[in-house]
Amino acid sequence: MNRKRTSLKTIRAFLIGAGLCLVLAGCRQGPPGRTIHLAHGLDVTHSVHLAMVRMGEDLERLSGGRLRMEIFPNQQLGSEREILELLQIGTLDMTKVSAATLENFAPKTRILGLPYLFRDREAAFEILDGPIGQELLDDGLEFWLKGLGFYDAGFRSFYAMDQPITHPDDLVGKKVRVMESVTAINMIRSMGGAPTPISWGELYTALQQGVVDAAENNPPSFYLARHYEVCKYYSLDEHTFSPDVLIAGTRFWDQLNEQEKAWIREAADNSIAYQRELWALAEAEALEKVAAAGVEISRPDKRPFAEGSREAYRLYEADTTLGRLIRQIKEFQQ
Ligand code: GTR
Repeated sequence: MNRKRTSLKTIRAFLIGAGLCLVLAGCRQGPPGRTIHLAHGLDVTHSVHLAMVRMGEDLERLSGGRLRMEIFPNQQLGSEREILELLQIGTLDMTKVSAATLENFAPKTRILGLPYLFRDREAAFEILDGPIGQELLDDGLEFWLKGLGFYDAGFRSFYAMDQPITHPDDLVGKKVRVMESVTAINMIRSMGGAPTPISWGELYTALQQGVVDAAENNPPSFYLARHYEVCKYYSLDEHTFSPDVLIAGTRFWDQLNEQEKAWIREAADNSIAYQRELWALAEAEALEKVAAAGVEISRPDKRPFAEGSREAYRLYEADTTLGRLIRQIKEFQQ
């Protein structure tokens, strides 16, 4: 069954690739200039998508129409992992994925999935916008992925179908959906739950059919993906601050001239600043909406969750590079 699934996925990736080639070929006959193709997995009302639309407008303005952007949202072109593969082979130009997906391609970014790594949002962005963040963005380069910056994806918290998760003990015996990330798997295991990797697009059905008992995400994703229709308990334990990462494929990037790169960098920086402004509002609105829909929101003590995730830290502290990055991040926040 797995083999059948894998070959279906391969056929799908091939068809997407072939379809995109036709799109790109079509664009070559269009107006002069370049159309940048960007795909992501989020809804069109999500702050990240809105900020990408702004990036496209900025690019057109800055370049006098020489650069345009076409955005494919909602996993139209595949899961985050599949999209990164399209970037690597040069069929697609840009994307944004969760740092948790990127860690499969850029190993240093694994540390971003560690629970309670950052003191708060401000400290997180000081670190991500500084030299440590740059080191993480550059880690994908040898794997044909160029990180351009970090969007705000807030803090992730647990939501469940039949009982609130207010202590790691509540995870025992529960199948918890995680992103396709070893760090997330280690974290849930370390806290006592049974981690089950499932792609974002398949999660609603998985929850509905009871394939998993619980999942975790930030308020806007919980709300916009309508998971609150199935999960009526949301516990704001805020275990990870796993940012979304804006990425260009190096096969695309390396074809650009210096001026085009500068336009993209400027439009990307503006887009990131704009999205971070939208985020706080989106979070508040999402919490209000899910509460109105009958979700019970709790704010559990975070300490037992932090204590429960020590094993996940130990695994990475033993690695020279990851251990150094963890120490640097801790020192920065002292
Ligand atoms: C969201 C994130 C997505 C996706 C999703 C997930 O918060 O923005 O990129 O990774 O989480 O849980 O898969």
